Amino acid sequence: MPQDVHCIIGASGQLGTELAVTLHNAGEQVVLLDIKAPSLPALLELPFEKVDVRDQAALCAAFGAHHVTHVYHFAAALSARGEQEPQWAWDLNMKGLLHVLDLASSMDSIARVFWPSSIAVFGPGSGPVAAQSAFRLPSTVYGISKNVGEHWCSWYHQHRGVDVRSVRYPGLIGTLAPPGGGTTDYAVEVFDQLHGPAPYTCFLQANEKLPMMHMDDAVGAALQILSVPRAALRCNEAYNINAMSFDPQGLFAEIGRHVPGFTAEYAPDFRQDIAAGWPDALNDDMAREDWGWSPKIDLPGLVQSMMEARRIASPAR
Ligand code: AKB
Repeated sequence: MPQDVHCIIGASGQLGTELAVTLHNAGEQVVLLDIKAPSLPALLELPFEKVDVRDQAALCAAFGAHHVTHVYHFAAALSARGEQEPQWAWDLNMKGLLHVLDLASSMDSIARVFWPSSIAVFGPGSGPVAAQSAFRLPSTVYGISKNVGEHWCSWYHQHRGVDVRSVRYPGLIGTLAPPGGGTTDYAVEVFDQLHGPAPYTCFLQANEKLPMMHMDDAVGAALQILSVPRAALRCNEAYNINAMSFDPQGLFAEIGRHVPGFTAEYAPDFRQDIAAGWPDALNDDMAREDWGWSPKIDLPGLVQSMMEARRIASPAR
């Protein structure tokens, strides 16, 4: 039987980089697509194609040339950047997804597609702990694109037989590549500013609680949902997944246990309004029941892992 070929679109981004390393380390065949070449030494030996996801012909050529069987489509404008350039964000997010779904429906070699949705599909009226089928009135261009994207995934599954699977990611925190243009980015950015001369300035309010997840759990969720038989999945849109919730002051208190003297101050900007519309947590019962979702990393584990990755010595606890 021919080997699976995993194609990661947006491979130089935060989630793409981590997934590429995980699949490569597991001995899988991986092809990287992005407009930016990978910079991580571990990924330089992998095949890379410079492709803009808005160019469907180039996408089709890359899928065909590498006999791609599994597509992970991560190229997107996130919530904060999307508010600054709404037309560009809509074009990138929607065109990219529709190109991928359309090619998956016409190319027999493509068996499965993974596309991430987000907590940004929720908005005022979704409730503090958003249920799987909570009311959704997203307040950002990014959130609208994810909400509509979920419906497109469902449509392509039901009417074109595309096996596309999705989860609603919270803020993702990892070590290999920085995020860009998100509202939850402060929770990664702070780790690069622990030893600056001034306190870290946070762009959200001290008590703005949001759902968050360590990158190992995020990568695990993508691989796990792709591995189960389709018949196990009751949801054709995107599954809620939940790992931990914290606010900036809670994260900074945990960091303070490793870095005595660490201080932060708060200067909320437009991203605070975006965050205020998102739930504190998600109810993920359906993901747990259907495909065994269970996160492994909590807040102390997350901070410990970020410290270790930056080789910041922690005092004995
Ligand atoms: C963002 O902040 O825009 C993203 C997300 C929650 O999807 N991290």
